[in-house]
Amino acid sequence: MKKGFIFDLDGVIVDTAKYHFLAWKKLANGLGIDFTEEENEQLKGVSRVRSLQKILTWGNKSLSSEEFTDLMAKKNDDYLSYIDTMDESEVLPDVHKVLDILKRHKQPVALGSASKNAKPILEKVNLLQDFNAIVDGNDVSRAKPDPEVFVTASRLLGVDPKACIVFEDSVAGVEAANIAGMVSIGIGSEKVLGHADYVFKDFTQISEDFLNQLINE
Ligand code: G16
Ligand code: MG
Repeated sequence: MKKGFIFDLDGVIVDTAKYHFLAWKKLANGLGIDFTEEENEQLKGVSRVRSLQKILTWGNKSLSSEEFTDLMAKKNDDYLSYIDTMDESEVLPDVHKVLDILKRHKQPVALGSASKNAKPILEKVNLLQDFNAIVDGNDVSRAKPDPEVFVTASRLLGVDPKACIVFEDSVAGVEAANIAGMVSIGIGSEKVLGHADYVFKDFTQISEDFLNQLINE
């Protein structure tokens, strides 16, 4: 059966969580709310709107809808100033290796990200041309763990969802892949991503043999 490989962006291809952290911390602190690395972890894979809602809940603050919109825009401007400095060196270890193997085996490859900044980031790190389809936060209305982003990617690739393999670093993203009936590969810690079909610390742990097995099974 024809397979399709879908990659999450933040935490899988590049580590932008550190930039989200700086931008959210500035915003939270400006509102008198403390913001820790642990809290930032909980925002991985979570949409921008939902992230701000969570921060406000943690800080026991409420905002008018104008203030909310205004702060969302400020956070994004701040975040964009960080990603503006990105280049190829920020691509995580062995991502190129895995993409090259899949290309050599003529496997269709898609991006499935919650980020509305996915395309500019891929452009910055010079990977835009490596994806046959890109689905990001601008294309979907339901956030992970809803499988919409991955199901849309499978449709664009012309591959049955059940024949797709998803690489994800977030709890909600692995859940979304599982709900879609896709093979879920967690990238990160076994403790956090135990609900994935497979978990690897990072792409350096993924061999060509393993990818061949996924292609042929
Ligand atoms: C990413 C990040 C989240 C971020 C979300 C929206 O998702 O993991 O932390 O809040 O995108 O990003 P933006 O503010 O750029 O639209 P993913 O799915 O690529 O891991
Ligand atoms: Mg992610």
